[in-house]
Amino acid sequence: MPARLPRPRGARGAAALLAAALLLIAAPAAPATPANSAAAAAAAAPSAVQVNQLGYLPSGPKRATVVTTATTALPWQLRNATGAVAASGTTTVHGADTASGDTTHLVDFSSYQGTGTGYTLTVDGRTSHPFDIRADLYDGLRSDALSFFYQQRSGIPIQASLAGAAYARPAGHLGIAPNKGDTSVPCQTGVCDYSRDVRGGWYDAGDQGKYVVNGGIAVWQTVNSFERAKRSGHQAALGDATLRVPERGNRVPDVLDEARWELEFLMRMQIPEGKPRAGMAFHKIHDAQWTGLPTRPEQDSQPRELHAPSTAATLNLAAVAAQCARVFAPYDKAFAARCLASARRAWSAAKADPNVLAPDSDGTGGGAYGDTRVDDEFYWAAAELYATTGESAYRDAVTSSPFHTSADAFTPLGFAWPDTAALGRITLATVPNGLPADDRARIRASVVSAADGYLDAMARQGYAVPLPEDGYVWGSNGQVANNASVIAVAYELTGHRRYRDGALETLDYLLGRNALGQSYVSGYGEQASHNQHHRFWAHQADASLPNPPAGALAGGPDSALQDPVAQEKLPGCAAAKCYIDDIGSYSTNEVAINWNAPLAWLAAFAAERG
Ligand code: 9MR
Ligand code: 9MR
Repeated sequence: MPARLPRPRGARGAAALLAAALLLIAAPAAPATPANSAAAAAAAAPSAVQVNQLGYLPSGPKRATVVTTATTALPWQLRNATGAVAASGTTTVHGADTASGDTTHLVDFSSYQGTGTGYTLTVDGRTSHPFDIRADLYDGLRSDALSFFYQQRSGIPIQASLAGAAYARPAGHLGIAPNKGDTSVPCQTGVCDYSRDVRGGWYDAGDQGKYVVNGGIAVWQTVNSFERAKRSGHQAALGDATLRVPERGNRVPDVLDEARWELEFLMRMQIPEGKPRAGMAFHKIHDAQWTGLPTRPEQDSQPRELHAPSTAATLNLAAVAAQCARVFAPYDKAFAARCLASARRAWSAAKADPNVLAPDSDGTGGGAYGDTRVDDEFYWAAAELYATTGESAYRDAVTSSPFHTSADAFTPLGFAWPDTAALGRITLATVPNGLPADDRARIRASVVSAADGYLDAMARQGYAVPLPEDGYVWGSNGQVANNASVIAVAYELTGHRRYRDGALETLDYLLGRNALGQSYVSGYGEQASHNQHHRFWAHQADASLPNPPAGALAGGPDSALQDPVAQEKLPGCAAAKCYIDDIGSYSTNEVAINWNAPLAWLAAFAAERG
């Protein structure tokens, strides 16, 4: 796998595992004398019963993880809100879980189909957080996870009527003092001699930069969520007047209205005709220097700058503008045509300049989003252009790409902003196209085989995480959600229940069934992240500001400890526990559009009924 995402530090990770193993060995194997039998029982009692703190679907898998050193099965009871036992059984011993250093048992109460709120699970005297079992469990998260995008919008006031009074704010970056952007933004010195209007779009994360590569994957997943829902007959749930967006009632599905806010920005980042490198996209636009926390968007006084165009950004634009042309066509023909023209121009420009790489070093005032390999972006863009147009030039670009046949299109860690070949595969597997039937069958099989790999990883691990044991990178929760979406696509392709179950079970991990008992989604669960790194939702830094709104996903454990807070507070952590709900820990606790996009995708999948 190309080392494009930060890798866990092997040495430190290994040390933590060794320490955990020594602790296990050191745990006294108490002889059963009367004097210490009570102590032995106490030692064997579980230290935690980790559940999805939101709950479970009546028709879905229902599993929990028990942390215990007991070596034999333990009885469990599921109790309803009145305390009556609704179901009972015994655990399955799982044993050592490498990534967390925990020893675990599995509780499986999937066969229980009752519904209600206030259920708890008790194992050997230890009781879980309360949770619901209900069919509409994910309806709220489906819209909250998308409201995140509205609230990250640049260049438009955030309305109290849509976001709630605490989250209302004036428009950011419309050229009104103290803002110095984004209506007429110059390039960095030496990059260009003109200014561009690059207003709009979504702020990337806790910072207010806007990056074409990360905007690309996030908007693709948002539009793809609608395209997938439409194939399954459930698009109405994302349709017009379903979400809290200002465009409600315009006869365009709300999720597409949200995506368009970003697509319009991405097209503004394309270099106009008549200028050097016309058709390419600037890599990014952000503050000249890092702003501090908190900084409200409308109070950012840093100069904003366009950074040099890159082939990767240009191909992100080509891919999502081609997808836009296909998916928007039934709702807005003119916009779809504008997207297609932009996509074609971007593709030609990338072909003309195929190796303009964004450097990792360009990280002052904004993230670098460096990418040293762009043949995966070429494949993704070609696949989108081919699925939309059916033209032979794009087909040839698809079939001659190394990613059309190589096993690397899907990796154990999963696709991500620098690794986009899988997106092309998913489109070719699911959108009708003119590839020969056997080639399409092979592409579909590659998606299913990737999903099988993720299910294997889940089965191997105590907390059913679809990641390799060394996969706790910056944004690991985004990787979890991305891999879950591949499992969900395998369900669509095969109809096999194990894929639906697998995709749903990953939500258990994100919502509390993990080594920290942490729901990584704000507003969902008894122990939910609420101090994510953000310059406006910065309550922890300034009590007059709000905490993140419900539905914002934290980046998650990052075993490489890449910020000062993580380095100070988490030394020696087991990989799956390298997380802290502190506003300063941007490497474990930021929010980002490319993490919330797969969360919203997954919530929409999970919310579908029947
Ligand atoms: O706050 C920044 C966060 O949004 C980024 O994700 C992160 C990595 O690019 O950087 C943070 O900014 C810090 C910078 O990298 C180093 N100096 C301190 C900055 C403020 O926290
Ligand atoms: O998600 C990005 C991750 O893969 C990188 O390792 C990390 C450091 O370069 O940057 C992450 O992206 C951040 C970006 O650089 C700035 N905005 C916030 C993003 C999420 O933390």
